[in-house]
Amino acid sequence: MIKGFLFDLDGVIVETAIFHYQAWRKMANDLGFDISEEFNETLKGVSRMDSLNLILAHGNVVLLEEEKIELATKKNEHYLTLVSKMTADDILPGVREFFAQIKQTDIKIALGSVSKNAKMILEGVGLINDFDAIIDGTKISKGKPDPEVFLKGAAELGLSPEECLVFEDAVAGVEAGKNAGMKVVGIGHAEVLTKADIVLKGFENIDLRQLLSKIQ
Ligand code: B16
Ligand code: MG
Repeated sequence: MIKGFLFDLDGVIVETAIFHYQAWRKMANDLGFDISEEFNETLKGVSRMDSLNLILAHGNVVLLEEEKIELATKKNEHYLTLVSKMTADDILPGVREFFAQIKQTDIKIALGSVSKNAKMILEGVGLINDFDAIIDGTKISKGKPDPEVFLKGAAELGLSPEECLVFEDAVAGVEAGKNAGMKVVGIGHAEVLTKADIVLKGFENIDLRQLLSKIQ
């Protein structure tokens, strides 16, 4: 029986991918190359340093470790100026209504994000108090598709993996949920999120009971 929902942040609750893209693109442009929106798709759910390494490899740029840390810090400062403007209006359609349905049940809610900025973003959009547990990039050592983030989420909720349902928009995130032994609802396109148990376009007009009857 499902007793806990584990939500990814970026691409599930809010859309920050565009801000990551703008900040990484500026960094790449400063280094003399460009990254496409399509390439940015491959960075979803990937940690900050892993994203940086993928971008540098894409631009054939080789740097020392300290130079990489400097670039990642600078990118994050730029990213923070962009996300600091986010408000409740940036919560993805249907999320609040879906949360309201959850609150009428005994199902607990946890965050499972690799972002180190997750708490700040949840505060900004006014959702921080809706979570019973928050696992973010500051609490984990391995990024998705490693199951660490979701296993820690289940543990903080006091639940077993089989009692948890993951909501994820990234291929690596869906894999992380499956690697944790959990059922996964993909948010996005079924052709992309092939390992998810069920795929939704988003949360608009989603009936919680109907969803649970399909997944259990
Ligand atoms: P930060 P999620 C991920 O968040 C993003 O999808 C990914 O693009 C980003 O690189 C990563 O967080 C790290 O974010 O630089 O803020 O620590 O999808 O797991 O919520
Ligand atoms: Mg995501």
